[in-house]
Amino acid sequence: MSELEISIVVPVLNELESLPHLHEQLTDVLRDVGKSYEIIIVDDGSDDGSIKVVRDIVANDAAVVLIELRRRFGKSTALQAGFRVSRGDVVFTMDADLQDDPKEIPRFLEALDDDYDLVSGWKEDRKDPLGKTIPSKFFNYVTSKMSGLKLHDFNCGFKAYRREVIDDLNIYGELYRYIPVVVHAKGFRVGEIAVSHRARQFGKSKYGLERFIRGPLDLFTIMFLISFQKRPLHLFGPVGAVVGSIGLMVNAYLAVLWLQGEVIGDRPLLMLGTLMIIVGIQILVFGLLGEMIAAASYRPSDVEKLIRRINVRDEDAD
Ligand SMILES: Nc1nc2c(ncn2[C@@H]2O[C@H](COP(=O)(O)OP(=O)(O)O)[C@@H](O)[C@H]2O)c(=O)[nH]1
Ligand SMILES: [Mg+2]
Repeated sequence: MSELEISIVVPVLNELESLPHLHEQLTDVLRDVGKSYEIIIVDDGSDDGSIKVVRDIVANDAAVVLIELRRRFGKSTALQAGFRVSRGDVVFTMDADLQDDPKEIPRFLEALDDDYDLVSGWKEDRKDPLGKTIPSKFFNYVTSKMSGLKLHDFNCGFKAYRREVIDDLNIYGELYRYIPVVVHAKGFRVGEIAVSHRARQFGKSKYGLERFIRGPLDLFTIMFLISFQKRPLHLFGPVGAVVGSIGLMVNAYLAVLWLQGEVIGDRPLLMLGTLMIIVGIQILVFGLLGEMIAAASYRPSDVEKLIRRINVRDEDAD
């Protein structure tokens, strides 16, 4: 398949009225930018006729690609499907609801040129109800503190990625909220630009309060994977050692009493000490099993993804 300069991936769930405007606004901006492009609309089982609208657009514009998923799989899957199909050197994601302004695209491209691998939008002046913006501030604060990545807005749908980042990304479940965290952990440089944000004109928001319950669990999973996936014994080892050692000390104390002639067979403490030794050993063994899985899944070529650039002397230069 031929190479393109820009891919725009747009996840869609029931955005009937917005789609023709989005297509028009995007096309205007992208023609001005003057690079080769494709617009990939990923429909996630919309039932409001969005598909029909996009099919009509596809019939008249060779730059538009429509991906129809078999059923509704959620935003992460929609994005990942768009990423796999995309061909651009730079891949954008943006919302379909016209809240993101395509006019920001040139500014994203500039920021990528400043040597970022992922540039994330920051809805500095966010046009959404307070019930959404206040919890979101808290979410961003916690995510920033836990991940060590200083962004104001992790979950903005408007982002630009270099191809290397896209090729190395696997987004599933509800991980789309933490893409910058995952990308940063892989060693890519993640930047941020403030973008203009518009109020929703058509349709309604797809998210309610449930996102604030699931969100923290996902962050926990991610931080766990980032920190311990490659060295599980570092997590399980100390816990197992502490639990097992306490058990050993308890039983050593009982052994001393036994040597002094005391009866210890009926003491609850004996049960506790023995239990802690067994559980401690089991936790250690979990860590070792984890190490075996990590060792088996590591490929020598994995390290290539960690190389930013290889500099060699240019023989033609002299
Ligand atoms: N493919 C897909 N797109 C979704 C889903 N949920 C939301 N979207 C799209 O993601 C974008 C942002 O959703 P929106 O409801 O506006 O979120 P908000 O701006 O945070 O309120 C819109 O383009 C939606 O159509 C989903 O489950 N699947
Ligand atoms: Mg929106």
